Amino acid sequence: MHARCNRIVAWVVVLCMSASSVWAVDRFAEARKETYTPTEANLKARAWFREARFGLFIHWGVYSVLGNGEWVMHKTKMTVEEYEKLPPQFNPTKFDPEAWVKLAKRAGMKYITITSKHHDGFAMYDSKVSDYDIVDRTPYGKDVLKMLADACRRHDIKLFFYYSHLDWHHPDYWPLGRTGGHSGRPEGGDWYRYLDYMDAQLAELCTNYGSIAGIWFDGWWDRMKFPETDWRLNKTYSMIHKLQPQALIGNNHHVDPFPGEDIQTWERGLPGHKTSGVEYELEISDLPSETCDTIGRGWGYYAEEENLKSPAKLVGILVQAACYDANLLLNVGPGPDGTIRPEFTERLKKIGDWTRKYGETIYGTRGGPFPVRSWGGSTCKGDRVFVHVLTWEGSELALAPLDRKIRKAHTFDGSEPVKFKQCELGVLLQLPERAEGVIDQIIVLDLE
Ligand code: FHN
Repeated sequence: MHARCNRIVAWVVVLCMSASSVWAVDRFAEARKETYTPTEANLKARAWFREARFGLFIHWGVYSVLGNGEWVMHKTKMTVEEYEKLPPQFNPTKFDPEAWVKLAKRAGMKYITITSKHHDGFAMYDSKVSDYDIVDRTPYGKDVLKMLADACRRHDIKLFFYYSHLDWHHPDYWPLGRTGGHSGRPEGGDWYRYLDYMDAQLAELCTNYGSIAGIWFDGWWDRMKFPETDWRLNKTYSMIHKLQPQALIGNNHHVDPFPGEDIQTWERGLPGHKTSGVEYELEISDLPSETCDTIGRGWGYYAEEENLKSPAKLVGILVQAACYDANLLLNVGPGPDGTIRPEFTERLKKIGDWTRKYGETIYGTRGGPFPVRSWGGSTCKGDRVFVHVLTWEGSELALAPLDRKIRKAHTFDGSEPVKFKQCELGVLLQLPERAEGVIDQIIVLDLE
């Protein structure tokens, strides 16, 4: 009797597991049926993106007036009527796009991704399809994205626009998803009219700001529990790719990539690891990867910052991302006066001190041959492997087998040879004395 029971239990477990995996895969199968062939211009842009390795994420909006992050409308259950009192208080007279772009370059960043419309629905640019925007609703009255785009062009920094599918303000974002339930919007709304509005704004961003590097979507996860939602991604993505053939589309939806996407995003986590908001382990696709992270507590501006990551920690995240063949998009949240807090600018400059000296070990590299481990990992370029020893106490470091022969091993500046042994079981490095304060002990392996 027991044996029969056990067999039944075993079958039930197998059926549940297969059902759950089918549920995870089939929930979005419809959207995955689309086909997408990237253009030459897009493939060239993907190659550039992989080489770029480091970008500046900017979360900036009228929410900064309250100094409580970019989710303040939802967190404090503000209605649309209450939230609309913020734009008239937003007057960032100290906004200096030139300074922002120079700061990004000083850090060693190659591109900027700035919020054009976050979940609050407020456009930080001069939209013609809505007057709920910085030009029409604030005393400042200028198109800050245009000002930033011009500064980026002057300094050879590429510009991506972040755009939120999720909208806590628009009456046609209906039925609601899991957020924005306290906005006080009338029940009912025309979903496809909202999608048309969203496409019209995206067309503005793809038309009025010159050549853009791409669109970084977010907020799709708001309706994750309603897999029948028709987001019309293929229509939106096709429009973007038509208007801006070189533009790269990324979508921070926390599921595996959909056709039409050119970047795979990983939020606050490294590729293949469970990152924030992800329900199940995601596969690392063959798309260029980018992880995004914060310096402090959150993405938007907080009047009181806490838990600021040290420059060493931030360099470590940049290096680990590169070891995973991924970029790092590192975030700042400017204040209501248009400035970036000094604790952030100081850290970006310190990261720049590191990238200026060691940048060649991440820019233009790919993930290295040795698996990423808690001590660090490796990047590679041509016949060179850069072993990044971030945290390691021992004097010997054992690495996985390498399918190419090491000709020479030495410190990054070439001043000191590094003893090594190599066989089919692996590589053993004799690490030199680690100088005080070294963030990343880089050992260079020159291969035959
Ligand atoms: O809800 C947003 C959040 O405000 C921020 O924009 C981050 C950035 O990756 N994305 C969402 C959270 O997953």
